[in-house]
Amino acid sequence: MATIKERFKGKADELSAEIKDILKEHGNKKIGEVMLSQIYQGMRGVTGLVSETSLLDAREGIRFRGFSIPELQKKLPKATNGNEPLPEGLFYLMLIGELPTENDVNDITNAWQRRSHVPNHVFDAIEALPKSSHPMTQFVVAIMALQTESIFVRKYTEGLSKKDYWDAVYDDSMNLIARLPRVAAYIYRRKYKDEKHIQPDGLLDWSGNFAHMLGFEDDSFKELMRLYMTIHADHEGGNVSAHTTHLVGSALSDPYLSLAAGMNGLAGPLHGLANQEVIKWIYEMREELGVELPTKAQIEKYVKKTLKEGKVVPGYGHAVLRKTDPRFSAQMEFGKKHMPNDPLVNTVWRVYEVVPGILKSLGKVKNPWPNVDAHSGALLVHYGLVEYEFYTVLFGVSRSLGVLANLCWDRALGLPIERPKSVTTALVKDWIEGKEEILGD
Ligand code: CMX
Repeated sequence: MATIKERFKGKADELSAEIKDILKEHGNKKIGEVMLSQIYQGMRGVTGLVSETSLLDAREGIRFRGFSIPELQKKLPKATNGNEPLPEGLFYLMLIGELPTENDVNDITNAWQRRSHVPNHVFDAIEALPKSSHPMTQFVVAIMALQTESIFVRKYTEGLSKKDYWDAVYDDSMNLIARLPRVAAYIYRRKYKDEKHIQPDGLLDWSGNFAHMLGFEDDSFKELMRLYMTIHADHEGGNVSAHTTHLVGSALSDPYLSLAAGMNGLAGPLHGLANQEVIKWIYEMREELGVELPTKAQIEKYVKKTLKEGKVVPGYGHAVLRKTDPRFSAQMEFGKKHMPNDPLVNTVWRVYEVVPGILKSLGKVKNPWPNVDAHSGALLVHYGLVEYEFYTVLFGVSRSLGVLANLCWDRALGLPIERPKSVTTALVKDWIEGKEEILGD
């Protein structure tokens, strides 16, 4: 029976050969044209990347290797007595392209347990930062400190053949994913729980053990972590964290350097940090109004005030999606099942009834619907994980699954260094006047 690594290599060889044939026959076909406005507006709608692990449809939302979130909830293996998918299974699906068996998932759980040792100097690096540092700063510093362990760097320095890059990147990726929950839990307990750290439990799955190290033993919190780690893992290739990890990796920077770069992007308020901003925004609204569960009229007034102050409504809008994010809906379902009367969760649902109408009325917001970040914080608060500055770290631990599966594919397919062409506005003006051409290379 082939190992997961061997199975991955087999799949990668197959796809490499296919891509070679596709490019030979169709390489000159045009996928689309780029408008001048697009190069000034974040390349929205420009197809310029390949990512095998998931595909985002503007109306349907994300599909991982063709499977929607509700399908994954049915088809991926679960923990004993659990109902939510194990993210180990999603990682297998993203990496291999096929649904895993229970055994495949157990193999990954065991591999991540085996690979999870974090060297002491990583904790020392975290300790060197003031406790007041944002958890994402501590997280990125820890990932950088872990880079001493990179197998890719060691082998590349010794002289690694191009055809073997994927092998070292695979091992680095597996080690990194295995170690992140320990690092993240250490940051949480250091900053918020008087440095009372909790040792890992070698018998638990990746998310269950993460919940345990954070200090949450409730079975339904462990279920939430499994769902959370699954739905935040990947959102095709163009989002900031995925694209950055891929871009930095394309310079043959190792997976530690690449993931740290991606995590710096995730820490921006328009991307992953929006999950903390949502809860902060709701808390500020509740404080100003002096009520636990504001009425729709009160929410409407507060949303309008937010907009008038020139701020965005956090958790709403998306660069690609044009409907309610299925990741929002999956969390809403979890809330209805586990905490239907929670006032904060009910506030999120009431905000959902109010905000889309207001954003639509502005006429400029392309997607007035909630994204993944609109819901996640309220579920965490319900279980007592109230320290909202930590939320983006949870997102980051999950996102590592998608971006690192992608990095393995990047190296296995031999994708080159990324280097799009840029222009100056002076050149654009000359081009408009017909004095210059804008060439593709
Ligand atoms: N509140 C208020 N205004 C919004 C808005 C929101 N939630 N979403 C978009 N707009 C505004 C934009 O700021 C822009 O205004 P200007 O033209 O004045 O600059 C206009 O509507 C058009 O923007 P868009 O094309 O609809 O959206 P973009 O693709 O440029 O940006 C996103 C997408 C997510 C950055 C934006 O919707 C936003 O800022 N949302 C709030 C932050 C957020 O929730 N981010 C998390 C996204 C999910 C994730 O990555 O984790």
